[in-house]
Amino acid sequence: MTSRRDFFKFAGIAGGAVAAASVSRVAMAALPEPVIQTSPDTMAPLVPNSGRPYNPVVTLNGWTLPWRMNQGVKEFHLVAEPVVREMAPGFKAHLWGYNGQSPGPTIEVVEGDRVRIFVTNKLPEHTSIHWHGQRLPNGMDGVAGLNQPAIQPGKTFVYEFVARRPGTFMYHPHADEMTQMAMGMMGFWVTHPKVKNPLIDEVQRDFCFLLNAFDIDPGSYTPKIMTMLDFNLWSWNSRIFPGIDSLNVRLNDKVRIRIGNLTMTNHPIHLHGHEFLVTGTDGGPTPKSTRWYEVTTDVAVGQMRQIEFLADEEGDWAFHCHKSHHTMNAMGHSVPTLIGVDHSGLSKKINNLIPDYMVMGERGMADMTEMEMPIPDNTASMMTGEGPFGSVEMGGMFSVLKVRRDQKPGDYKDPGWFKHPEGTVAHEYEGPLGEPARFKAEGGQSMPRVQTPSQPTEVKVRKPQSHSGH
Ligand SMILES: [Cu+2]
Repeated sequence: MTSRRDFFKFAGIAGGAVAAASVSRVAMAALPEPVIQTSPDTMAPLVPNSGRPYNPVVTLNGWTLPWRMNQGVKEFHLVAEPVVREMAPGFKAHLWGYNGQSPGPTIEVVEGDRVRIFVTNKLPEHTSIHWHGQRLPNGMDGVAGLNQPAIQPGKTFVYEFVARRPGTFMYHPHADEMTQMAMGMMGFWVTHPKVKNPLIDEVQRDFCFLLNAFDIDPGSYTPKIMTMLDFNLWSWNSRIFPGIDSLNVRLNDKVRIRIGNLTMTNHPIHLHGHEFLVTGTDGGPTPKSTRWYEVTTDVAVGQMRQIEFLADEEGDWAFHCHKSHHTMNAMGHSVPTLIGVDHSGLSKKINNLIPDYMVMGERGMADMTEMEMPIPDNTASMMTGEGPFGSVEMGGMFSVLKVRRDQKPGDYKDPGWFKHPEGTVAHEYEGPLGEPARFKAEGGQSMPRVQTPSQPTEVKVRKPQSHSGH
């Protein structure tokens, strides 16, 4: 395994050579040898060395599947199989995926390419692959039972079609879909334009990732598959913050990010510090007259979005789903809100019995990250991630766009934290504080309530004094 991985890493830049060079003349007659990935890291872009040229994408915490050219046909080999996916450092999940990881490898082709994909099923049950969004002959659409017989365990099927339109696509099973998608079976597909397309701009950086979600109980490894809405791990390419790699770009790069949603809810994806245009959807490039600038775009279930912007502000810019529960990791859902509730007496009593007992959430949930409460083995922290100024208190669908003046063209390495110029960081005010002017209402309710004697409110609010009480 290790040698295969090292070989792949080494060959990463050389592109399609990986498959072509490793296949003997005899093997050329049969299947392309499957390439297996053992690392959850973001791999360098796979620069094509056969077929039509294009500017490759970078898959966040993922990789592009090498191919071989066989008499003008691009041949890929996907292996559907159980995998162990590291979702964040110290947290591994038992998922199903393709070629060693979940999601599967990104497939990159060029508009007009004839593509042949061998799919070997190493799962304990039948499967199929649907090529989400593609124009293709009906019998290649991958819906088991409707378009083809399901691929039984141990069998290999062949799909073949021409990648007819450029754009952003996905692939996933269309057989026992609920189980197989909940287990992580999915992948990205990019069809690059064959010739200059007036609606597709050239970019210096092109990233892609899938939005996916899992329900894995703290301390366990395998997702629950019956969950419809109450997922506890909201991930990008089966990774959760702080396990999601940053998007590293050079100042003034034009950047494209392609996002596909295979969860069961929508995700408003939000970028700090820049405005972007939605330049493509699942239907292809958007007409220019329909584009407007925004900083958040909603990606609904089953949809794909391409956003583009000029990275002209240096710094470390947050990039995340704007649903605040989607930037947290595994948690119980039945935790009541305890902000302002005084349980000092209570915890004292309990401490006599259980010395380490802590009450959760008295001053908000931020304490949770600082206190590092003991959690079961193989559980991701609920809110975590150390930034240059302390805990970021995030999880789930959160990453950072790093814009740097000295990032080399084509270099995707993490440049470390941004060094802010002197005097450009928010800081504590140390002058005198006046009494705040309180607003006094001059008006009244349009329909004043009938005056009745009432009980004073029972809620007691304790305001936090400082944050160093623990
Ligand atoms: Cu979300």
